[in-house]
Amino acid sequence: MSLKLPRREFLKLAGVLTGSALSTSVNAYGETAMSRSKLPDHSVTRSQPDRPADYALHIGTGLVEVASQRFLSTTTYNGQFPGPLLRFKEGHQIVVDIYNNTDTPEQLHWHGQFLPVDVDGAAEEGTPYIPARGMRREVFVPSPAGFRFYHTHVRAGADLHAGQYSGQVGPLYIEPKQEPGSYDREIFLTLKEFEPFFSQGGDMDMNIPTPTTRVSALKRAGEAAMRASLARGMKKGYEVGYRIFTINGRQLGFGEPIRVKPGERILFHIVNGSATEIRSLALPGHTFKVVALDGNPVPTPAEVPVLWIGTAERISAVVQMNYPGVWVLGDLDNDDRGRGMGIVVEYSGRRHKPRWASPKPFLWDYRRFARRDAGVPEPDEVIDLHFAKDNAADHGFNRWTIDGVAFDMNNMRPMRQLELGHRYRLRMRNATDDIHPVHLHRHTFELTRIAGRKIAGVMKDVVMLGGYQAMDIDFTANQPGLTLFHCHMQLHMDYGFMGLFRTV
Ligand SMILES: [Cu+2]
Repeated sequence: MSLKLPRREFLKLAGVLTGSALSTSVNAYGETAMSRSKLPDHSVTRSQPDRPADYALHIGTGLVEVASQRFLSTTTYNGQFPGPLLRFKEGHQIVVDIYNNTDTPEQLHWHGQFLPVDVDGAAEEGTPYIPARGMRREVFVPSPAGFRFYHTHVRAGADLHAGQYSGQVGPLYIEPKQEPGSYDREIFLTLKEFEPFFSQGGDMDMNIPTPTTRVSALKRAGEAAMRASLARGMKKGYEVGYRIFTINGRQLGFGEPIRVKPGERILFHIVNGSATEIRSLALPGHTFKVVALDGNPVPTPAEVPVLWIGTAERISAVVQMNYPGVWVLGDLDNDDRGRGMGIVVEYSGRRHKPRWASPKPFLWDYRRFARRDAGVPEPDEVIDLHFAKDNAADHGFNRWTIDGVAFDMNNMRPMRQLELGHRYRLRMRNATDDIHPVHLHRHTFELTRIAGRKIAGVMKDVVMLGGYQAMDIDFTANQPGLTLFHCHMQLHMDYGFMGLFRTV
């Protein structure tokens, strides 16, 4: 299909596709007027009871063919992985019906959007669950424009079939009111692992982002805590590994390659849909011109040979196709790429085995994309947040704390009250050796200091905080109600790494 289709045509087509998915899967799942009558009585539903939905999403078991004749069974949206690409229009109200065809209540989080708590999709903020075997209608005005995504937001704990260990991830694009669009076509890539397992292997070997300066006091504290735990005879806490790695639900080499022509400019929208992993990507002989991070245009688009994408981060990057051949666009990690984390890029007229070549060592640095002057407004208040790990403290799982407190799902007490309209600086200090992709719901924040260095103009909703590092992020509390702040690694957020702000 030509991707030069005007946007309006795209939307119509998408509407038709989801419309047909709605009627067929309603029948296939046996959903009838019955399930509609079980609807919880939300005011959003009452306000527009007869309006047909623009989109319908069905949460249920689906099969994912990750390799030829190798089918995985997992919970998906609309029976497919990734979930359907949703294209919303900034500022245009949208109606989405979410059917839950499973036996457990679900949450669907509209990641990266500025939405009220009743639709944001986090029980901790007060979003009602999509009941088991029931449905929920959500009506909202999408914003801000750019590359977002949607995913489940329930606790998985020790259940590796639940939460984001499942296939509940889908890309979402909010069309801006006007778009510059200096590219020939867009391609969406969702990175995701399957078949997770627990191990007590200990440390994952992870680099830290640049600048690599660590804070020695944080390192001393983290190492002392770990030594004390091991001295008490504790094993290391569980970590998650995976057997299968995919891009768009397919292992490297399976399915159609990305077919390109010399000279073409392709805009890749890449989302790391992993439950716990940080990913890297390279395409031999090519560079990525990063134009947006987490869907937000960067002040200084810059070319890099390698992308580094934390859990739930997104990167939009233009690749000029000027090195004909058949290549592997893949993860730098040989094991993960060998287990499927890659996709073939094939130039027209070229037919040979896909080639991979490891790029030269490259350090990821958010400052590369920043505004050149590093001035940012002073915040009304600085909030210190100290992150720590209590090794294996919760039934063998690491317990994670913010200022000494592990989030308690039973009382869900907010950690701080914020004043509407005030600008806050979160001064995050990581007294653990792990990278944490921290996420703030319902807001965009600005990176203002990384490991002691100033930075300005990079707007994100997830950021990788390196082990034993410190980082400042600034945001204006402009969303009334509860806002969830958490590490986006399922294993960390499930075991305490969450906190709530209440904005009044
Ligand atoms: Cu974490």
